[in-house]
Amino acid sequence: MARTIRIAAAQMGATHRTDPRNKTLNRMLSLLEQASSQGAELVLFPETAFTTFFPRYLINDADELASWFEHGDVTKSPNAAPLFDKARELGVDVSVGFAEAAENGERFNTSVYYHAKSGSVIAKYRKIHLPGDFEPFADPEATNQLEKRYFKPGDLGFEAFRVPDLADGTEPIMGMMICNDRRWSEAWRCLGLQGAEVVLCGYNTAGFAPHLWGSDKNQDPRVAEQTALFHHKLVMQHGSYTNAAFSVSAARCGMDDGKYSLIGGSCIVGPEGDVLAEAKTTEDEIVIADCDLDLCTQGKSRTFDFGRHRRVEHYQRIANQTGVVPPPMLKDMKARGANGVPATNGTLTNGTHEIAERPLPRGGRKIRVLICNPNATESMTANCVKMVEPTLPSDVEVVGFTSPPPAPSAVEGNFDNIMSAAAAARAIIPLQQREGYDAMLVACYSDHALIRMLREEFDVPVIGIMEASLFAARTLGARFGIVATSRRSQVMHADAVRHYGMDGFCAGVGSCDLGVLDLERKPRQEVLKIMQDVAVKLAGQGAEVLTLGCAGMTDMKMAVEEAVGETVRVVDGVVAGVHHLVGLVRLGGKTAKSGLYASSAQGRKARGQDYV
Ligand code: CDT
Repeated sequence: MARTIRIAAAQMGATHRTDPRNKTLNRMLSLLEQASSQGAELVLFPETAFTTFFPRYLINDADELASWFEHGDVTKSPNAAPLFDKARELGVDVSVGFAEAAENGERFNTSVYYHAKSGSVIAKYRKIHLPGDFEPFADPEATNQLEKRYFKPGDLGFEAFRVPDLADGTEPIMGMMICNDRRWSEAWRCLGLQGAEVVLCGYNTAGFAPHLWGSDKNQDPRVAEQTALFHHKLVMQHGSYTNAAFSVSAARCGMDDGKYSLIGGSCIVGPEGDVLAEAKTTEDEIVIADCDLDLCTQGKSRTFDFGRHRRVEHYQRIANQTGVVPPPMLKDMKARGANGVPATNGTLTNGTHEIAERPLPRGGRKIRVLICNPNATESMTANCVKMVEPTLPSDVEVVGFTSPPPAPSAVEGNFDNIMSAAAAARAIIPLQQREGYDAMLVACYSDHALIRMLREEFDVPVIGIMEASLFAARTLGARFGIVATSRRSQVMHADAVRHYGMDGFCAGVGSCDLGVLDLERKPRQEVLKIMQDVAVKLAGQGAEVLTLGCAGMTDMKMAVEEAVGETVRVVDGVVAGVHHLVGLVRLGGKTAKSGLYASSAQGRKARGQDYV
């Protein structure tokens, strides 16, 4: 049986600053009645529908400002309640935008979903992406949009919700966004990830407003409107398609106060991105379509089968970074030796990342950590750099180093360990002499020989990812467990734990029975499943903190976290190692040279053995 809902967008034309509230309300009631008479089961009204779009004005008078807001429960607010009463009487659900003055005095640009049958608000959304400015433009002719002045950014997230009594009682999943939100793919994806089948979006979008859009002031106003309309439809169609959801958008449009143009273009879009219905005017108008929600299934289960295709390990930037951080200039990379290094000297992967603008300590010099991958697999180095990048403060940068041949492409045993240590050390020694990194992290999960070689050869702090992750694990929990690749590494890790004197805190080392390169070669889901099973078993043995026993596992942390749940922690050795070293650099820590880590370089030289 088709899961069809007849949905209407109630587009609203010009609403002037001086229009009495009841005039606007009566127009809304009339639109609701029209939609209902056409069989609509749900009607969407625009953003701040009960008034003109007041954020365009600079309002300094507190009473006047308060008059644009609904205070307390919107369904009881004198200027809004009749709409909800009518919806209940007609049995038509309504979603509508309004300026909300919350009980605690905070102000939001809000929309609600009112469920007619129960006579209650079943979902509320507060606009998250507030466009425009806090201060008006200096030019008195400019159209302002002072949303940042009048509203707080929404604090309710992008939460999808189920709606009872529609689509044959199958409880369709809906989500709301408001105007500017629709331009942000992140907003759509948040709803898409909850399986949203219908996205509702009311808007007030300026047409010709060059200050606001940062566009050419001499642009033909008609061209400006066409462009704004094009972008509106573009994002609605794109968002619908890429999340396999219907979308409904309702405009407040026309020429407010005879001089502020707002675009129309209210439309209903299907899950394939196809426009099912759209407004023909810039006046009050009902746009209506039958939305068969089953049509979402195709996109959701194939092209956009998120569970199968999304690669969240590469999306950290989206959640951790707001502004743009471009890659470093090529000339800067060269100066750091990142380019033009012959392959036999190893390869370098740059990982500079700035999270925030702040003054750099250490006389403006950044802390530079070399992540040394002793094996010859560059993709592993790149993954390590990528993993740590988003966690770096602005005064830290990492550079990834990959060993040249004859380093093996994976370190699985003692032979590989020694071969890779020798090849890596030969390349790192001249590199370090030239570059003077502040610290070095050996990115092989083992008690790798390179760690002690570098400690002997240099005085900057050096640690391996295994030891660093065990320090972190010991800090965060009483018992740790290690997810190892093979049975052999299981034994080697257990020996290393003993060597580090931590065996009393180890709940177990579990083997995934995988080779190091299997981590990249085998189907990812298969690898993740194996790791998850091992992790769950270790947690069952009492491990409170898990560490991942291979640098190649670094981007699999999230999957392990998912498997063991929130109370068990997962430590990534690369991230733990970099931050451990940065802490030591900040406190001026240097490798002691009075004992085991005294350099043997002079002795070799004296013996004429300058073979490095
Ligand atoms: N109301 C609203 O959010 N309008 C914005 C105008 C953009 S201001 C640069 C919109 O995205 O349509």
